[in-house]
Amino acid sequence: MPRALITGISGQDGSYLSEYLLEKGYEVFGLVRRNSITENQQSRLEKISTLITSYYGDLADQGGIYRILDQVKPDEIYNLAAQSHVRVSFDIPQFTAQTNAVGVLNLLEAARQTVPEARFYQASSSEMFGNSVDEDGRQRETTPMHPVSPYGCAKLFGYSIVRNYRFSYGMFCSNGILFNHESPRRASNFVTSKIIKNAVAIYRGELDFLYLGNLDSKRDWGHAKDYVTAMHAILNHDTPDDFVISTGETHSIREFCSIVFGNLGLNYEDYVRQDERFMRPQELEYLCGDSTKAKKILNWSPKITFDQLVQDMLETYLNDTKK
Ligand code: G4F
Repeated sequence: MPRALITGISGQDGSYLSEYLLEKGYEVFGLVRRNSITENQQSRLEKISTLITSYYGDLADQGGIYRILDQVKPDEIYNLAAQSHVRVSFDIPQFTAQTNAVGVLNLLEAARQTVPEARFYQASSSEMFGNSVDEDGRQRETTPMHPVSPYGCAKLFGYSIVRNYRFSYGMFCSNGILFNHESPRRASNFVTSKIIKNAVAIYRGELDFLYLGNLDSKRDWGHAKDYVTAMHAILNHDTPDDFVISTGETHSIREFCSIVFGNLGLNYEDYVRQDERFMRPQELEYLCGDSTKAKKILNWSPKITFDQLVQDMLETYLNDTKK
């Protein structure tokens, strides 16, 4: 049985990836950061809690990471742990850098010392591109990276040090440059979940208005369930490499609001208000990825459409609030 260690296992991607790897016959181990509300720690892992082994850990706690790697001896390491909120990274930039940049190095160095043959996946992000776009309106592996947030800057260090370990030490270290990916498991302070959760509350008469930040930025949104299959494909390719994972379709936040409220028979303009609190000091305006390389080399392409993603999230919130 191959053994996989997933940092950030309790997050949206960690939970879907665990399910996917269990189906494939892996033994799954995970790192969970301690949180004061016990129920919040593993709520996304409820269905599979007896099938996985989890350890408390933090990428900043080097001793713990060495101990866990040495004990688990994984064949594959998926580094999904991060301070994952871009807006919040402006409030806690140093913590974000410690986790999303130095944390990657801590894990890589521990892997080099304990399990140098293990394959290492790094959750890199389209936020690393900042406002850099190729002439055809796409971002791809060769597009220059000019991040515009502490989150993006830290992720760029993570991406670079992973490549550095690949070329310096011959380790199997790969980056997935994932564009935005959502699901019913997305935390409600990311824009898709926030819009859907609050639109449903408005529809039910429980709320009057939805307060958002920039409505004009555009994102390339896929389904997290599809994207975790790409992570596995990246680590199981013959050679380590870096891949953009995206849908190639882009929508503005305004459009997302219009679709969600429209599905509920409402006009978003009657309910959505802009609020300075949710604006960012610097904004990444536009994302639209080109995953041609992943399609050609890994035979990966997204299966779930944008409309199916919205329906999946909307139905989950409608059902949840009925309970
Ligand atoms: O949903 P978001 O917070 O996602 P963002 O910033 O694009 O980051 C996500 O995708 C990255 C990949 O590119 C990941 F690396 C990262 O970890 C995360 O998963 O915001 C999307 C857009 C932004 O332009 C934001 O300014 O929505 C805009 N927005 C407008 N009002 C809002 C809001 N975002 C949030 N979170 N909350 C609002 O009220």
